[in-house]
Amino acid sequence: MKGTFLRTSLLVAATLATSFVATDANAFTISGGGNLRETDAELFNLFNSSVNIERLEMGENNLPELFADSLKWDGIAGSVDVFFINEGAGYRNQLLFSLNDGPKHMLFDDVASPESILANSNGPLMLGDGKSIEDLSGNIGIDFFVKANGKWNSNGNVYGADVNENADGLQHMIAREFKQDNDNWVLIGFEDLYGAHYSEGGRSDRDFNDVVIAVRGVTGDRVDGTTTEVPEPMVTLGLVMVGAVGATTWRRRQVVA
Ligand SMILES: [Ca+2]
Ligand SMILES: [Ca+2]
Repeated sequence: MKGTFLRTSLLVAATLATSFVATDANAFTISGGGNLRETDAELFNLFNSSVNIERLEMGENNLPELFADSLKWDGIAGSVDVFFINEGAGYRNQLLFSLNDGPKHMLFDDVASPESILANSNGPLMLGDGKSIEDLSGNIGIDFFVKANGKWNSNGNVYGADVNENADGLQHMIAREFKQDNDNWVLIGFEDLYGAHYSEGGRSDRDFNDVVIAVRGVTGDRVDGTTTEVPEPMVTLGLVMVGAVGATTWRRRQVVA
């Protein structure tokens, strides 16, 4: 009995620990990353304004789109800081990441919040909550993934930037670049529903707001090929895109590949 208690205690202690060192070659540590809404409300609001109302698919966007599979640590920031911006999902999704195509690691195991577009009163997150991936070194490519309804469904689909790895072969992640005060940001939105848009015979809304995060310390390659600085965006950013745009991007990338 005492042994069981000890093991349980150790398990709880391990679960509560804020840092974790990877067993793969790309070592890192995860720590609490503060809350962006508290540390920079203006920037949080800028990102959050890009999250369109559920199922409104199209918005203006002045942020350059990045190839979602081109993201990498900028080597400048001391850490990669991942902030939860919002979510408009019925699912209880999970957010994972991998470094240099290594194993996937859990970052947020329940992307739900009492404050989000589709609120869950028992969701663990406040808008703006962050985690930091620290102690990186060398050239680090970074990928993010959503496990659809992973909180409740251990067999939920995992969607990432590589469309060939996605169960439906469709784009599920959009990434947009934002630079401010020498910080490199990427704003990322995920679609958690399988398949095509309902206007094309599928059941998905393709709204790309089912998990929305802003990541500091990461850069990527622009889809349009430009490298010049762009003016800071206006109020309306509109992260969401129509499926047709995603399909166009996908086809173009297939040609390149
Ligand atoms: Ca949604
Ligand atoms: Ca959706």
